[in-house]
Amino acid sequence: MLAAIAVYIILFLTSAPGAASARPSSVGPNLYLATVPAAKGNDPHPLWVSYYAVNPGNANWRTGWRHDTTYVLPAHTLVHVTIYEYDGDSGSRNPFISQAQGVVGGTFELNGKPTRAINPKSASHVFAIPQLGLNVPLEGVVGTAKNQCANAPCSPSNAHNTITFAFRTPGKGIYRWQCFVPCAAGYIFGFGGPMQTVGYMDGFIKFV
Ligand SMILES: [Cu+2]
Repeated sequence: MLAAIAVYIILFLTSAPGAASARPSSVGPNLYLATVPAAKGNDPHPLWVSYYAVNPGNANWRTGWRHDTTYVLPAHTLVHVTIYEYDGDSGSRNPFISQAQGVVGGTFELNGKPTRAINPKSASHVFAIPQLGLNVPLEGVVGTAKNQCANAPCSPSNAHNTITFAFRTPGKGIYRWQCFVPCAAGYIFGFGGPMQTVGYMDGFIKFV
């Protein structure tokens, strides 16, 4: 089993088309991601919550969406991350992860507002790299919001929160990132399915 996992990870990490990269922006390299309440029709698990890599600069927003959770980022660099959060709140049972940790300046921006922590109940997901002590909570879209996105790809006009933060990347290496909010509806304690499958609520970052 371990060997199978190792082979899987190696294949996964070496298959170039399966990785998303940071894009140049006015503030430096920027990784653009999105979280959605459900993947899409042609996905192996169309009903699972998921992260996507997106390209907000793409004139046709639909074609800018890629179902990748492996990222390639420059080592020893200040990297900015932008996450478009389209999912409702699941609520975190652990208030600790509703606080920002390991980000430059100690805060992230929630819709442009510097923020240190959110109400644990309003958390939809977190973006965490445990080995780096990095954790950023993602505020869920309120249940009463109009024009909510049902599944990927979501339109910029769908209800969403925009979360941005920056962190200093470590030296070369492969790190795991993951969500810690029990967001997997329909699974025991919300931690099964997409929470345990690379490609949905977790993945790898290759610092090069
Ligand atoms: Cu999640």
